[in-house]
Amino acid sequence: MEILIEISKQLEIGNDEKVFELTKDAIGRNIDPKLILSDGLISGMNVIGEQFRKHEIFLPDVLMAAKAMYAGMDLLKPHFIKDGIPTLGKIVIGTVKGDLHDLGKNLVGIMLKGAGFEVIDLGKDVPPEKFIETAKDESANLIGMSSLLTTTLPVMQEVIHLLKQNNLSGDIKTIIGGAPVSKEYAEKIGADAFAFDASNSVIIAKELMGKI
Ligand code: B1M
Repeated sequence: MEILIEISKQLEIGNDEKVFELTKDAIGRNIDPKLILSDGLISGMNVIGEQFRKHEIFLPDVLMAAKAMYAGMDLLKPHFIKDGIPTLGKIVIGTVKGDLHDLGKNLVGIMLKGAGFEVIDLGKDVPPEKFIETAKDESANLIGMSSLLTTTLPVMQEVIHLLKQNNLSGDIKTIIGGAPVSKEYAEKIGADAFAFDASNSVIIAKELMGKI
């Protein structure tokens, strides 16, 4: 769809105002918000990721693209969140210590909230102890961790280790995700589950609730 291609292109050049306008326009035309997200915003961010990897663009360009992504995401957010009291369970989410990437984690939070979970978002750069303390204090059912950097992946294992140490791994289940994370890695570090994207995290969270 033409407008989604344009959203993607404007995101790539970091034009947040244009992304805002076009996203608003797309919503007004009743285009499925999930499609606006996947074929517009995420599609543009994937191009940015590839260009950054090849050193064709630099950090300030990525930051501008991230700002543009937020301009669109903020408009889409209410369309993913249903009214009413959350009933499915309570999840503490965050991006692990050392990692400042939060776009994906925020999408996961939006989708989980939209599906009826109570979401406590600890933000980014979250130390392992903070995940445990909050989950304990809030009597959460699940902990969701995001990591986009290979260097911060071991922090997820630390959280799982701490859960076990505190005899909480039976009551609190863990979901991990992020670009360098895989099902195999989840199994290796003893996480209860891996989710490959925000929509999948809803399916996985529901499955895990059935195991508690
Ligand atoms: Co950075 N960055 N970045 N970056 N960045 C990556 C991740 C990188 C792959 C780029 C590249 O080289 N191609 C690379 C990591 C390499 C590696 O370790 N494997 C990288 C690097 C190197 C860095 C810096 C070190 C660069 C530097 O300083 N020299 C630096 C690190 C800073 C830090 O964290 N300490 C850095 C900084 C940044 C910005 C701040 C500029 C910005 C982040 C802005 C922000 O988030 N507020 C940024 C961005 C935007 C990216 C890319 C381009 C895009 C990430 C993104 O937001 N994607 C990224 C390239 C890429 O991933 N291809 C890159 C869109 C988002 C919707 O997708 O986050 O993957 P994603 O989330 C997905 C799934 O992964 C999943 O669901 C989401 C979609 O539905 N998911 C979960 C995520 N978390 C989940 C949790 C779950 C379940 C699913 O359960 C709990």
